Amino acid sequence: MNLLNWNTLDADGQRAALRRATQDSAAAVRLGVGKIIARVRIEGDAALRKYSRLLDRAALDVFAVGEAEFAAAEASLDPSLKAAILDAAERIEAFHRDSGMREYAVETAEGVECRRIVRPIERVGLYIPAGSAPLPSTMLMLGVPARIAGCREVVVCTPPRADGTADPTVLFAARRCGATRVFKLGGAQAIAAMALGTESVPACDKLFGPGNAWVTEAKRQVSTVEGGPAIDMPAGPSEVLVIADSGANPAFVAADLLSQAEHGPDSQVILLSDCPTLIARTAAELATQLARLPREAIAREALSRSRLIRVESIEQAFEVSNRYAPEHLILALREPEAWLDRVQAAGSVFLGDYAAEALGDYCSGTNHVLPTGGASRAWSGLSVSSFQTAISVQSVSRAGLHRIGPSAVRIAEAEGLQAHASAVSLRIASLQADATP
Ligand code: HSO
Ligand code: ZN
Repeated sequence: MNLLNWNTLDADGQRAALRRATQDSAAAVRLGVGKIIARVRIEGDAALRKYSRLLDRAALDVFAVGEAEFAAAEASLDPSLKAAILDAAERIEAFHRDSGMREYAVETAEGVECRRIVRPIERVGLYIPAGSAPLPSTMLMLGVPARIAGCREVVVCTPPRADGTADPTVLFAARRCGATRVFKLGGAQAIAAMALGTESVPACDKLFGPGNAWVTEAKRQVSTVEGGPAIDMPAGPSEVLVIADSGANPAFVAADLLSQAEHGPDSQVILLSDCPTLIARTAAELATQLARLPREAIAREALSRSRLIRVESIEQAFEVSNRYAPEHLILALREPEAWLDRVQAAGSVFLGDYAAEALGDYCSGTNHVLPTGGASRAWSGLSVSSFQTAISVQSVSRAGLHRIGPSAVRIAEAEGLQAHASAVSLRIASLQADATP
């Protein structure tokens, strides 16, 4: 853990304090992913079989999950877990219902009506990782908004386990979201399949979901293929930044920092406080709570690069936080609501002592697929709008043409685009000819 004092750092020190580990994929990953994509393009399902055997140690002939496996998955789950998943899904649905794009219309001039109409993206591909922890919660975070948007096909890929089955909680959650098809496919080969299409996996228009370095690199590469799918957002390691005042509870703060740290050794956790006692107590709590965690080794490594930073005031904490632009921002402050206006860049904000970040990860209702790596300066978390496109529509009457045509002609001439000018002036002339007796 690094204890720092913001005001004693020079500009370089401050930059270093907020630096994230570089996320450029290693050359080996770039090359390996490129090869997998090329193979899947040429050999389709045969390449998927080969890579599943090689990388996931699963010998599968059929990747699609069938009715019997869905039923077995549901029967195998503890009823309290099923109830919790359904409970979370309901709240996620409630919060996301209004998160789509709005259709609207404006008469911008007499006889000129401009509209926005909204369509669901037809076929979306959701990747649900299983790696060190299978994430049914991610299935809900992707599947619920896709369903609200009304996407015609919701394709899911999730890695097979060694026995050839998929994680039952992910299957149960997929069912709850109305996923159309679930394939037991993981890694870069799953992304390649959903991007390019194979005999069994349909090509999708947009790919969503987190994953390891191979998955992330594969998403990046397929999104640059001509005619390839769009992708949701640049994904990186999880992050949390906590701003705590002297009244904050050090045990709560430490627990929140650890809940991000346990995601992966490259997770980023930062505490900003104007109170040295709170910082010292949180550091002590971190040591105690860390020792009790099953994923202690992972969290310890993440914590070794974490920073506990003393700032001179809570105002300054917000300046630092906005500069860092965290994925998650916890305001462990006495009047958190009053400080909300200061938040300029963050994926998701947690107000007060009781809004644990883990609640947002699972079941408060907000989405947990959020911009990382400073992307929250310009990107937003997932919502129904991520699964939609907006189409603009205009209708122009004769009166409308008369009213706005001359501006178009004048600007077209200034741009030296005579065909543009003519497309309008011809029509204006035809109106004038009609009007001549
Ligand atoms: N905190 C993660 C999401 C997650 N947590 C899933 C638990 N399960 C996103 O940054
Ligand atoms: Zn989490």
